[in-house]
Amino acid sequence: CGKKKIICGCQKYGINILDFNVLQYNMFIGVKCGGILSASSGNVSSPNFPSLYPYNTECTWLIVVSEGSSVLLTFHHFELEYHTDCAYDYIKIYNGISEDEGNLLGKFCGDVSPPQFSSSWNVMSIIFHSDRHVARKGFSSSMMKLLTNLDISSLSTVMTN
Ligand SMILES: [Ca+2]
Repeated sequence: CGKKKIICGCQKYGINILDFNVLQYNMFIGVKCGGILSASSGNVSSPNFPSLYPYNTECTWLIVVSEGSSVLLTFHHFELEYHTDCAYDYIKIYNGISEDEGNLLGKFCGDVSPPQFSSSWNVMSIIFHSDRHVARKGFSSSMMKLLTNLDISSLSTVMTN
């Protein structure tokens, strides 16, 4: 893999460079939201949080941690417009990339906070969507990289050395 680790990860998980560019492009037009988060911890929240989120918004966050690790996502606040099927405003959380509905971990709206999620791989995606009526405060969450067996064994190597 080349210098840009993220592109390397994208290729590995079947995100082509065109999608990657679309993701970058979305970060710079209209409402600034979504993007790529590649750190061992960080925060993800809806635009304007804790003020009302904007209408007609779609944000995609791609969270990438080091290979072999997984992502733990914890919600601290959750308040989206409610609908029985979450047809208006929602967030969707995916194992890996968001293009594959088979990777969907859950779709959420209303006032009931989603449970804590951990991904099966080192990539997790979050989509936030709002329609053109009724806005609420939105959500705030934090992510952290989970230590894997590989990390733990390398730690113990360091300690014994
Ligand atoms: Ca709405």
